[in-house]
Amino acid sequence: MKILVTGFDPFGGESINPAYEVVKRLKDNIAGAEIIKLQIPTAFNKSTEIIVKNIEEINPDYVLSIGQAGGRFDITVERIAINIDDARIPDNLNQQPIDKKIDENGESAYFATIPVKEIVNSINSKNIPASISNSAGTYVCNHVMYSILNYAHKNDLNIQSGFIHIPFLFEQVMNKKNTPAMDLDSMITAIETAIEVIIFQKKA
Ligand code: PCA
Repeated sequence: MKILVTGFDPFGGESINPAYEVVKRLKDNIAGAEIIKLQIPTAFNKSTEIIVKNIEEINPDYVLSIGQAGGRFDITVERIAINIDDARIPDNLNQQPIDKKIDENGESAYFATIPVKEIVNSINSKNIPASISNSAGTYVCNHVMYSILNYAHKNDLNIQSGFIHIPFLFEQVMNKKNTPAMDLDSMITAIETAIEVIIFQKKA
């Protein structure tokens, strides 16, 4: 089994993004599944272009994308992606789509095709705070989640995918008083736990 795991590069004035910091430290093999790690730019079009190219080359069973949700307290497993780009700030290639459909002919929304509740429960069982999120926002993260689900749906591919948002790292909040953060090791454990849940549901 192959699992493609993506993490974004830094954006919005940050010098690191916990997403790729976590992704690059994941084990290369989890419960017999090959973990393929990919850094993607925080850029609307480029990010999905790179993911689609990698999906075509690798032919993964799963695509799990990780992004930073600065200000959120816990690990949030996204339930749904919506067909809209509405950027609060320009992306890393200076694109700022406003109220723009991701795919004019796509569905309004897609549910994640990974077991979101089981993942949340399993992360919580390790005493790491996690919950379901019912909105991935309208920035590049939602765009990536929607685009992968849409791509698999339209091409009738047997690829399941989903998105997990993670909080800031402690080093990012040194000058942001009263902003939640989490340590890197807990985030790595959380994402590896999510991957284990995905693998075991497939084997079951
Ligand atoms: N978080 C942003 C985009 C890149 C990232 O890590 C988001 O939540 O849309």
